[in-house]
Amino acid sequence: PLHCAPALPTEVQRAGLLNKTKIAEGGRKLRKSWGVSWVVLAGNSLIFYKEPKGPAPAAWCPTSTRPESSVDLRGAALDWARELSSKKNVIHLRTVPGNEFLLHSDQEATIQEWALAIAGVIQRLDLE
Ligand code: I3P
Repeated sequence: PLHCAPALPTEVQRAGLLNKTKIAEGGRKLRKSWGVSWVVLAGNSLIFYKEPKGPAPAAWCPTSTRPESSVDLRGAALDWARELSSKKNVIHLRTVPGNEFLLHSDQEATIQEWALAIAGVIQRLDLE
């Protein structure tokens, strides 16, 4: 497994650039604002960092040690966003506190890999 010390305490399962927008906070709908984030799946969390400046990082490490935000995947739900976006390849993540995110990639395979990885973590936590 790849480690990203000292930036991340837990093993990084997956990391990469995705288009992201938060669409609800605490159950209240937000106005969509798509932007690029460096997204890291590590431990029980999905962690969002600012888009790295310059060339894409070679390692699975964020350029900044400070996440913009982080999502606890325990009890979360993931599905395809179909009616929630005009874009293709969008997944919809809902967390227990009622924060909702859309994640998008131009590459269908990329978003499928993310969907499988995130769903795997959610399922593992459901079984605990
Ligand atoms: C939004 C913007 C988003 C779009 C959203 C629009 O307009 O075009 O890209 O989401 O659609 O409202 P604005 O920039 O004026 O806020 P998608 O690209 O995901 O479709 P929506 O209102 O149907 O969610």
